[in-house]
Amino acid sequence: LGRFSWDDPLRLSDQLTEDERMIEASARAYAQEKLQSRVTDAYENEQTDPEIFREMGEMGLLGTTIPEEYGGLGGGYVSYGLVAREVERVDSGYRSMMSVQSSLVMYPIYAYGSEEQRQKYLPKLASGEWIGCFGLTEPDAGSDPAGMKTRAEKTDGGYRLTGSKMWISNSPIADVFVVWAKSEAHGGKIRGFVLEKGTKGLSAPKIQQKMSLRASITGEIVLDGVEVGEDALLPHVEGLKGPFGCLNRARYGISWGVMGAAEACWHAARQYGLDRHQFGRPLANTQLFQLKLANMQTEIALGLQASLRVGRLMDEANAAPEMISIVKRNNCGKALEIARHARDMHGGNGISLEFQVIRHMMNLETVNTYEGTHDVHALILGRAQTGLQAFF
Ligand code: TGC
Ligand code: FAD
Repeated sequence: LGRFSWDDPLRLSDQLTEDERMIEASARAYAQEKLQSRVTDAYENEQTDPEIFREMGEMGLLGTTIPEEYGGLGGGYVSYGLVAREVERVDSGYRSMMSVQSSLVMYPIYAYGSEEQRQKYLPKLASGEWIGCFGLTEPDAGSDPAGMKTRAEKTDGGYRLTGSKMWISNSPIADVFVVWAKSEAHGGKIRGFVLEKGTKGLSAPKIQQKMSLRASITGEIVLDGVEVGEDALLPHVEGLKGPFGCLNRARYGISWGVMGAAEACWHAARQYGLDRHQFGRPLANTQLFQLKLANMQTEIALGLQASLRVGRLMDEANAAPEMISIVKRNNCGKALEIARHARDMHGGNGISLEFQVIRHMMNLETVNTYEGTHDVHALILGRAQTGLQAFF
C-alpha cells in the first residue's frame, strides 16, 4: 500500500521532475522568506513595493517560459504554474504582479514582437528593472473586449493612440505598456502596441479604495493622442487572438495560483481547529469541522491534478483554450469557497488581517472576476459543447 500525506494527498510532488521541484523550492523559499513578512502591512496600507519585481527577477521568477537568450528561465508551463502557486500562497496580488509581467507583457513581446523589440524589452523585464502592464479592459469593455473604443490612427511614420483602459494591474508604476487598440490602418482590426512611460499624452492614474488585491497596484491607462513610431507596433499578430493568446497563459497560471491561496487557507483552518478549544475539545475534533477540511483537501487535490494535466499538455503545445477555461473557472470558484469556509472556521479572529484568511478571501473575489469571470468561462464551455453562442 502507498503512503498518504494529508497535505499532498495525491502525491503531486512525485509527478514533478527534479528541475520542477527545484524551481518550486526556490519560489517557496523566496515567497515565505521575503513576501510573507511584508504582506500584511502592504495589504493594510494598500502599498506595492516595486522592489519586489527586482527581487523576483533575481530569483528567476519572471518570464519562466521565455528562452534564456532573452533573460528568461527557459522552463516549462508546469514550472510556471508551480511558481504561481508558491507566490499566491502568500498573496494573489503578488502573483498578479508576477503573472502580468510574465504572461501578459513578456509573452506578447516574445511571441508577437520583432527581434528588436525582444532584445530591447525582454532582458530588462526579466530582471525586473522594468515593470510591465497589459491594457485590454476599458470602462465600457470588460467581458466583451471586442467592444473596445481605443483606436490607433496612422500618422507619418507611426500611430496616434487615443482612448482609455481601466483596471490595469501595475499601470501606475509601469515602464512598459502593452496596449491593445483598433487600428484604422489595419481595417479596424485589434493590434498590440508597446508604449513607454514618459511618452507625451500617456498617463496611468492609480485606482483608489480597492478592498481586494490591495498589495498589487491597479490603475487606468489614459491615451490622449499618444504618438509612437512604427516600431511600437507588435508586428506578428492581429485580431483578438493576440490578447487571448496571452490570456490563455495567464489564466492557466491563475489556476495553479489560486490553489496556493486555497492551501494557505486550508492549512490555517486546520491548525486553528487543532489549537482552538470550545466545549472542552479542539474544534478539529468535531464532525462539521472535519467535513469542511475533507472538502478542502479534496477540491485542492483535484484542482492541482487538473492544472498539472493542462500544464503537461501546454508543454506539448497540445492544450486547448477550453481546457484552460475549465481549470481557471473551477479552481478560482473552489478557492473562493474554501477561503470563505476558512474565514468562518476562524470565528471572530477570521475577520482580522492577523489570521490571513480574510485577505485571501477578499483577493479571490478579484481573481474569480479578472481574466474572464466565472460565468464568462461557463459560457465559453457552454458554447464549446452546444455550438450555441450565448454571450449575446
Ligand atoms: P470570439 O469570437 O470567441 O473570438 C474572437 C477571435 O479570438 C480568437 N480566440 C482565441 N484565440 C486564442 N485563445 C483563446 N482563448 C481565444 N478565444 C477566442 C477566436 O478564434 C477569434 O479569432 P479569429 O481569428 O476568428 O478572429 O470572441 P468574442 O468577442 O465572442 O469573445 C467572447 C469571450 C467572452 C470568450 C471573450 O471575449 C472573453 O474571454 N472575455 C473575457 C475578457 C477577459 O478575459 N479579459 C481579461 C483582461 S486582462 C486581465 O484581466 C488581467 S488581470 C491580470 C492579473 O492581474 O493577474
Ligand atoms: P462586466 O463585463 O461588466 O461583467 C459584470 C458581470 O456581468 C459579471 O458577473 C459577468 O460575469 C456578467 N456578464 C458579462 N457578460 C455576460 C454575459 N454575456 N452573460 C451573462 N453574464 C455576463 N484588465 C486588463 O486588461 N489588464 C489588467 O491588468 C487587469 N487587471 C485587473 C485587476 C483588478 C484588481 C481587477 C478587478 C480587474 C482587472 N482587469 C484587468 C479587468 C478584468 O479583466 C475585468 O474586470 C473582467 O474581465 C470583467 O469585466 P468587467 O469588470 O467590465 O465586468
